[in-house]
Amino acid sequence: MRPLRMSIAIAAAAMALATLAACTEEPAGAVSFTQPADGAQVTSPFVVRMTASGVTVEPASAGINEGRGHHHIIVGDTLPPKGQPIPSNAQHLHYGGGQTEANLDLPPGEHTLHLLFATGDHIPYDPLITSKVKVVVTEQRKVSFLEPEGGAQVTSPFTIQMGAEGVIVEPASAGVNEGRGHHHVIVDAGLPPVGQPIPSDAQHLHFGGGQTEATLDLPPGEHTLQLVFADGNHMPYSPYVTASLRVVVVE
Ligand SMILES: [Cu+2]
Repeated sequence: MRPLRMSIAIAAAAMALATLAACTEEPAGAVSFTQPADGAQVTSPFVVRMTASGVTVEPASAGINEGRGHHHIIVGDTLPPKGQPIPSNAQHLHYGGGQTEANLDLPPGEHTLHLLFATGDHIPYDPLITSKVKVVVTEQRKVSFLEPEGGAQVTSPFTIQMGAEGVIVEPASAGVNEGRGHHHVIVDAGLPPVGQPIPSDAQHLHFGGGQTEATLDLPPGEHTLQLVFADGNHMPYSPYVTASLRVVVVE
């Protein structure tokens, strides 16, 4: 009996050691969200900041390099299968430019965000380099063009209808109030810089009266309109609460 017991004991010890060895295979580095904090309540869209240690963040275009790669955010509780490229869709966001900051836009409710580091071919490291936070989106701020439809052919002048959800439209004269502001339409120009009032010119139209309908008069051709929501000081919300629309003005 004794030798058998001994060999069982030895086998058990060997198994324990093997398990320990498997467990001690450490990830090549670590990643974490520096913003938002775990359990944070946020309004959407919101900024996420991602950091890495022990591994280097580089663009996917740099190729597959040991100890290097880029961030991914998995929205939800389920990580993608191991050993395969991370899918690219609304739940699997790639920061292949080597970004360490991004804007997320999620509906109200609780969301789990996994940060997952992967090589230039988007295959996660093994063991996984990952971390997660839970966030609670209390409100999703949205603006939209209700009229005309995207890609519509219109004759000038034409009417636009501007919608808002999760924010309240009020005149600029009401001052600066959290979650409130007025619409702006940017015509054929990029989004104005953050942290500065939106300029006022032919390409930057303010609806500081709190209007949700306006008439635009644009020359024939294709135009890009961007709706930007800003506070009473004409400072855009950050991250932008914005929508864009392409219209074709026909003669
Ligand atoms: Cu304004």
